[in-house]
Amino acid sequence: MPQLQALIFDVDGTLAETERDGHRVAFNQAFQEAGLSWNWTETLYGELLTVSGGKERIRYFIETYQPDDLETDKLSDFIIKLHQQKTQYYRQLLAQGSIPLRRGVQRLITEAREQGIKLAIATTSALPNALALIEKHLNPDWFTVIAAGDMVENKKPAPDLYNYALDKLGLTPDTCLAIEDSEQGAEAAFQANLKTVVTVNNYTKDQHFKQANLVLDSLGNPEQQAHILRGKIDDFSYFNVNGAQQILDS
Ligand code: XBP
Ligand code: MG
Repeated sequence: MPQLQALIFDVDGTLAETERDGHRVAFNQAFQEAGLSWNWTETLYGELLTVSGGKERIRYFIETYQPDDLETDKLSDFIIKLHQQKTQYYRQLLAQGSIPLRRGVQRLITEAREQGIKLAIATTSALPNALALIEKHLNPDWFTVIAAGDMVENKKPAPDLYNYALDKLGLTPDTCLAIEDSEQGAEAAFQANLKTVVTVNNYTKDQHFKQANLVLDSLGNPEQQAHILRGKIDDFSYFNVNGAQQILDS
């Protein structure tokens, strides 16, 4: 049986609940600054989350809801500038520390480091946005590779980010485990031949996760039990390195 060598974490929704109170708020601030009357409500944002990547999400929104708003030949430049502004606002928000890590994330990362398990990131977010969270609560140096946003051609659910992370880790997928929160993310990991643990959140709790090996409500902690929504682990009360090895062996 292969020994667990690395945990590969998604960022948004997995390490922290960044979408509703982070990215969404920053998008709206950027829209306001640009003089746009667009407002991404919590409900609308849930729909927009089916599109991975901030720039891709803005484009989808314009095409779907504001098709007459902008001239097509200037659209790409406009989206890039808008997204740069959004990134500034998002980084400011994260620096304030108002978005904490999800339950069990700090503990699992500490435990993995103590046991010599490598850590990596595979996120659709732009690199500065991923770093904003990691710099605030963790440490970029702990991660052997941070695969983010435009480093690859195709965003999740394509497997490119996971393949990139595996390549830089120098590891085969049977020795690594992906930790995700969304169906697109679980699909991306599956396409890269990785086993996946999903921790659901409010935006993803009704998704099906056909490709996940274990679905939890959180990673949990010794004093804050997690619940299994699908799958099986022996003697489970929270997710740890031992549980990760069990998933690899299953
Ligand atoms: C989540 C995403 C991102 C963020 C916005 O990615 O799809 O696009 O919503 O970030 P993941 P950017 O769950 O894979 O981390 O604006 O930086 O794209
Ligand atoms: Mg995610």
